[in-house]
Amino acid sequence: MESNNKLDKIIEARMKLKARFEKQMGETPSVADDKPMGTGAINRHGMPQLPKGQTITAKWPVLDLGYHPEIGLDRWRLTIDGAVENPIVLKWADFMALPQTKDTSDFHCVTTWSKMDMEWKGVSLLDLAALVMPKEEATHIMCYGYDTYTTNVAIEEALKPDVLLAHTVYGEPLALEHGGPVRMITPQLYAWKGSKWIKRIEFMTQNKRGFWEERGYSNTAYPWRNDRYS
Ligand SMILES: Nc1nc2c(c(=O)[nH]1)N[C@H]1C(S)=C(S)[C@@H](COP(=O)(O)O)O[C@H]1N2
Ligand SMILES: [Mo]
Repeated sequence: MESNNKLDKIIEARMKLKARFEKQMGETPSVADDKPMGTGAINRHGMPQLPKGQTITAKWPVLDLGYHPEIGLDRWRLTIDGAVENPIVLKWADFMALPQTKDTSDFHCVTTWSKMDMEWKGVSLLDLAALVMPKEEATHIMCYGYDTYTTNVAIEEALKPDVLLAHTVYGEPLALEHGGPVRMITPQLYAWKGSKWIKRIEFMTQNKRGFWEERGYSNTAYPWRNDRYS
């Protein structure tokens, strides 16, 4: 069947990417959850409960540039381009037909609140990368939101298995104010690295600063290193 073929291809490409970035991934100070399909350890497994300077919140604050773009599912597109073998533009149905990943992870905002044990569902960035296949010289991605937001992430962080383009949280569609219909999450980096209302992922051959990175926030953003500013 054609769809099985597609899935086989994604799985094969996923394994290749994992092998290619395994060493770099292991060198970063976060705990990769290699079983994110709802069965793996939560992402703080083996670590203290909270990174330094963070406080747990039960509420989920809204933090953004103040403009919440309303993108109907019929108009929604996700472009993945730049230094890749097969650039693509996905429509909503294409996106939802990709393998779906569930994961429980923590959300650390640089303004010191952390929301624990969030239950997400979406498409892993690893699977999206497997579709487009980053070229050998690709080192970073730039993520673009429909609100004009940008943020940059190193590939070895972006391809960790708990990085999702999430459309569902706690079993419900992601609310507009939190970046619905689809946002990125980066559980092992501060939350500003996850673009709400994501519309484009550009693979880059060198690092470039995004919106907050240009304004003094860290390029790397490791909560477990208290790595907030640069
Ligand atoms: N598109 C977009 N994504 C964004 C932002 C933004 O302003 N625009 N803010 C970032 C910041 S600073 C944080 S802390 C989180 C907040 O997500 P939340 O509003 O769902 O809590 O989204 C991040 N992603
Ligand atoms: Mo933030």
